[in-house]
Formats: sequence, C-alpha cells, structure tokens
Amino acid sequence: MNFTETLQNLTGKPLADCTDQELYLALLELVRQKSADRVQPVTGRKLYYISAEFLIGKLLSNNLINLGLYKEARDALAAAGKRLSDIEEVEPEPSLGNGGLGRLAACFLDSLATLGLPGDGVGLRYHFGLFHQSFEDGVQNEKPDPWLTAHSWAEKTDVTYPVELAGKEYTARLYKLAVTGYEGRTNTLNLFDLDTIDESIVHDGIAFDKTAIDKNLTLFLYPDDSDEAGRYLRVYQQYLMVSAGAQLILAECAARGCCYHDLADYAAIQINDTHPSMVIPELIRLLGEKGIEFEEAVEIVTKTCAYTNHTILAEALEKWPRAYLDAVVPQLMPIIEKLDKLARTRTKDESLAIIDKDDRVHMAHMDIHFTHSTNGVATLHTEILKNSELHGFYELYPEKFNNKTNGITFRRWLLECDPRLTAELEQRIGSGFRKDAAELEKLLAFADDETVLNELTAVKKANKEALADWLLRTQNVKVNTEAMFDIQSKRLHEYKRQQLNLLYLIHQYHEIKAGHLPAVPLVSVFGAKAAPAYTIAKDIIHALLTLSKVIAADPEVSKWLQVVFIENYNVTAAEKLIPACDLSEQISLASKEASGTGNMKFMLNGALTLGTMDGANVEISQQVGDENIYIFGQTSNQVIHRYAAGDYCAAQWYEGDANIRRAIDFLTGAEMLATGHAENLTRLHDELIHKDWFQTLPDFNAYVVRKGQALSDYACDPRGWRRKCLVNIAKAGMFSSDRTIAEYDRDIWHLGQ
Ligand code: CR6
Repeated sequence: MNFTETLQNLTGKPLADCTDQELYLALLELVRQKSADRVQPVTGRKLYYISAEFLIGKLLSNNLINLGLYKEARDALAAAGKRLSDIEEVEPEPSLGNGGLGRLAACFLDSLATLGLPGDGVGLRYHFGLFHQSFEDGVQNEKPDPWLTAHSWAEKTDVTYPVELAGKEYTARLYKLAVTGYEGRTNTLNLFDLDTIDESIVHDGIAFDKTAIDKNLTLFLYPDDSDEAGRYLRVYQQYLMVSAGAQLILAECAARGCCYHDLADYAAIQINDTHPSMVIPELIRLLGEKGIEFEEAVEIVTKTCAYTNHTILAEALEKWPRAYLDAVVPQLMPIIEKLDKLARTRTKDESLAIIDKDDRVHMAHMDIHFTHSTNGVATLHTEILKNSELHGFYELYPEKFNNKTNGITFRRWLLECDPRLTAELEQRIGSGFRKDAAELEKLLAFADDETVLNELTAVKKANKEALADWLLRTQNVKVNTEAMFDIQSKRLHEYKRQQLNLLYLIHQYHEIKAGHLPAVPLVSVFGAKAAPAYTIAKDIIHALLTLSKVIAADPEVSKWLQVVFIENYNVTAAEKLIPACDLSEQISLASKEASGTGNMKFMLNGALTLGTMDGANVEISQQVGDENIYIFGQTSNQVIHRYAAGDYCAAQWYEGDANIRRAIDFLTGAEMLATGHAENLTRLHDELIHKDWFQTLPDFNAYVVRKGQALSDYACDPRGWRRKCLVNIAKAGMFSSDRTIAEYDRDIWHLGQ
C-alpha cells in the first residue's frame, strides 16, 4: 500500500475531499501506529526525567521527520492539492513550559529516543499552556491557551495512582505521549492529571479559585504565586507529579524484576531543577512501605537520583516555608526532618542545612545532599556554582559536581524549521550531519567559496521573506526585508535585559533624528511573555510597544528603524523567527544566564550573536572565534565583584552620561506619554535610575558601539558577514542535544547497562 492509500484508508475518502482537520487527524493516527512499531523493550537502567515543564511544541511535523515520513506525507498531500504547512496550522501547540528549561526537557527526550536510549519523561498534563498572550492598548493580556482537543497526542490510560494531599486522597491518572526518535526508538512522556479538573472555573483571563484543588490542580503550569493560595497550589502540583511519578517508577521497575533494594540498577532519575525535589523524600517513604529501612532507602535514592541546577538567581531556588509542607505533605515532613539531621552530621555549616533557622526547607540543598550528581548547564555556570553560589557544597562533595553544557535538537531546530538551509547543507556536505552534528564542520571547506556564500545569502533572504509574510498574516505588520533582522526572543526578565535593547532603540531614534543615519535599516523583533505578576517586565513590554508606535508614526525615523513585538511568542513562533534572523541578541548580565539555548538555535540557523560573556555564549565564542561573534560588556567576574562590593549606583551612571540620560528620560518624555501610559513608563524610568538591579547602564555604551559595528559589517562587507554566518553554522555541532545526552549518559545515567 502506498502512502496515499494508507492515508485514504484512515480518512475513508479521497484526500482531495478531506478538510485540513480530517487530514490532521489521519496523520496523527498514522504517526501513532508507526511510533508504536518502534517501541523497544527496556533492559538495564532506564532514565526518568522528571520535570514541571516539557515545552514540546507542535508534534506532527517533528514526528513525521523522525519517522522518515515527512517527504512522503508532503508529496501525497501535494498530489491531492493540499499543503502540509496548512495542516500544521490545525494542530494546537502544547505550551507546557515557560522557557529554556522546558524546551531543554523536550530536546532531551528527542535526543534520548534518537540515540536509542531508554528514557521517559514524567510531568503533569496541564490543561492550558503557559498562557495565551495578546496586547490590548499596549498592555499584555493573559488568556487560557487550550491544547487538549478531543484527539490529542497524549493518550489516556487505565493506570491510576493514589496521591495524598493535605490528608485527602486524590487519584492521579496517567496519560502517555509517544516520543519518536530520529531513526531511533520510541520512548514515552508520562503526564499525570486528575479526572475531576473543571476548566469552566477559569474566568476573567486566567483567574480561578485557587483553593478548589480537585478542580484546579492541573489547570495551569506555574499558577500565579504572588499570593499564599498560589504558592500552596504549586506545592500541591509538585507533590502530585513526584508521588505519581515515583509510584510509576517503582511499578515499572518491579515489573522488570526489581526487588527495590536494587532500584538503582533499574532506574536513573534526573531531577530537573527544584520543582521535582520532593521525589527524594517520597521515594524514601514509598521504599519504607516496601519494608526498606531509612538508612538503606537514603542510599538507594542517592544512587538513583541526580539533580540539574538551572540558575544562580537566588529567588528561583525554591525554599518552602515548613508550614506549607506540614499542611500539604505531612507524610513527608518526618522524612525531610531526618534528612536534615543526617545532613547536619556531614557538615557544621548552617548555610548548607535543609531546614534553616527560619523554618524554610531548601529544596536544592536536599537535592545536593541526597543525589549523587549535581550539574550546571554551561561551563561558566558550573564554575560559578562551584566557586561562589554553591561553594560550600562543592567543598563538601567535590565529586558530585559536573558540567553538562545544554544542547538543542537539530531535528526541530534545523531540519524542521529551516528546510531551505537543510537542503543547501545536504547539497554541499551530504546528509551525515542529520545524525552526527559534528559533520557540520565539513562546511568550513566552503568558507571562501563565493557560490556557497551567495547561496547562503539566498537562503536567508527567502527565510526573511517567509517571516515577513507570516508577520503580515498573523501580526498585521509589514517589514522591510532589505533591513537587517535583529531578534531578541526569550522570556521577559530583567536579567535578560530587553530594557538594554530598548535603551539602544531610543538612542538610535535620537541619532537618526539628528541626521546620524545607521549603515543599514534595522528591524528589531521581540518575542517574550512576562509572568503575569511581574510588574516591571510588563512595563518593559509596554515601553517597547509604545516606542514601536512612536517610531512608526515618524516618517523620518521609520525609514531606518522598526520595532516589532510579536504577540504570543511560543515554539511555533520561534520556528518562524529563528531561520530569518541576522543578528541574535543574547545580552543578559554576565553571570546571570545559566546557559541560554536560543543562542544555539540562532547560531545554527546562520545568525551572528551580539552578546555578553554569559552562559553558553562563552562556549559559542570559543567555538567560532572572536572574529565571528560580537561580544561586549562587563565580564562575570566584574559583575560578581560589583555585587559583592554592593556599591553599584545607577543614578551615578545616569547623571554622568548624557546619552544614557537622554535615552532614559525619553521614556517619560512628551512623545512616549502621548501614546503610552504614564504609570508604566514612569515606573520603568524610576526603576532604571534608582535600582537597575541587572546593571544595564554600565553596559550601555559598549552595547551601542558593538551593535553599530555589527550593522556596519553587515552593510559594508556582505561577503565577510556571510562568511562569519557560515562559520557559525559549521561550528554549531557541539550544541546538539545528542552530544549533551551522550555526556549525561556517560557520566551520570549509564543507561541500558
Ligand atoms: N530560564 C536558565 O535561565 C537555561 C535554561 C535551561 C533556565 C537558562 O539560561 O538555558 O534554564 N533556568 O537550562 C530556569 O528556568 C530556572 C531558564 O530556562
């Protein structure tokens, strides 16, 4: 049976007569059948990657690629007058993550299956994605983002586990989502949910009764935690995930012959950030029920579990008031107390305790004491953990600390999102890079080949045209594709410093007004969601949206400068933006971005990085060399010293520099106030002068100069620019998540053995 016939059997009528929805459902069913054929038995150790987030993105095309069906599907549809890209649009995006951490988990699942390693995900089946973002009157609005349609990728099972929350028993139901590897095996993403969830309690955007646990528990990822009920809800969610997860792990291992004493021979558990940390006491509790004594259970759990740290931002390292845990998980508190006592026998250093003197439970501390591995996510980040943030722990357990620089799956972030570049690469270096990313280096042989450079330019141009079409269709904005496309897309956070880019754009506005024209017109694109309760982040969005309008209304400036803030940035949008980018903005305050993974995606797709020496930017710059990247700003050491000295004074920078003053004061000047809201603009203005916690101002001038350099290189030396892009593509191989996963397996998991 050929592909058309197979598909026709599923739809029950000629493909040409089907709606896109019918075709989508038929393809979904076909992918299900084919993925099931690739399920393989597990022998030896199997990984369970527990994570509050799995930002998987749309799955249809990704699965078709991984199953080797993409071309056949596209051609069969084309023969019936249908377009796969239209069918892709029918699929709702499962936005089950916030940003890099969740997307990383999704890339890891792809690489595990591709490398043929037994490794499943464990998480929650949120009914709504993070939230759907829209802008009204220049302000972010949040609405639910549904993805669970009648036929979804996550299949309901009959498997349920009891979970006790605040003394009441709930029933967690398992849903399974197939994870296909590229020419690899099929693994599973296990997602838990309650049958009693009631989506109708959501009202006025994303508000809901936070106390009705049976109805609300899995409605949203990261419910607003600005009030106590919201914080409690997060603890409820975390325990649902780890308790059901731990029961699943024990059941699967038992079914394979594990007697629990040998759990570590059957399972490796990776704790992704601190949200799943309660899996440690929960496993100890469950092993206790199976008759295993506390001391032995601690040993088993330590051997089985490993922890990944994703940030040095103290406010993101969870510390739960003991009262919360007493109320929600009283069954765990005696175990956590025993763990705290045990940890205190290993060190006298109070700052390494699990329960501190204010009765707060430090989740990361529990992870480091009672797992066998703690890793950071880029070389610089791991060094900072060892030398400053977690120094005491490093002294106590030097052997536990290791680095695993993040990576991205090239299936989604090259083959799927940039078919033009993929075709060009295949023509030049063959298709080996699909499985072995290091083969991209073969491209270096063409670094001075005029034809190849011209072809890369043509690919970029076509991708920019495609983005321009998409922007017009979905965002109703028209952009000039002759301009340089400069993109900053990532969560909105002050440490990522979208506000630095904002100040640059205001600076350019003034320069253009003064007749100092840039080397090339610039289209500056932003994509970012701000956490609903994060006021300053929302003010930054408002300022950018307002500036965008002010510039658009000014014919003198708009010829040279355009600011586009796209609505509802998500994985689908990222797949459109990244292939079209010329300049990738990675401008976090050095030391604060643990790794970044957007930086890798842009590089792979032939954009040049404008960035600080932070996170994986450091490794990108080592790979490509100083001449192929635009680095600026303070180093992490300088920043760490400045924080330690505690003498940073933003007002001094503001007073002492006319350009900085001009840019900041513009926020509350007549042009902006005529279009935007005084309250938001004034708050941001004052924040920058009086706090500027992430040191935007000391980096401002260096940023302006370096960005100016990039613009002029782009405009005046197009061949040199494209050569740099080629080097970036060729050197992206080390940022494949296949490499990252191979390292986790080699050093931490030892799967299948
Ligand atoms: N925000 C880091 O900030 C890193 C990812 C994945 C982050 C980011 O630099 O690339 O994790 N950390 O490791 C957290 O979410 C806590 C992120 O996504």
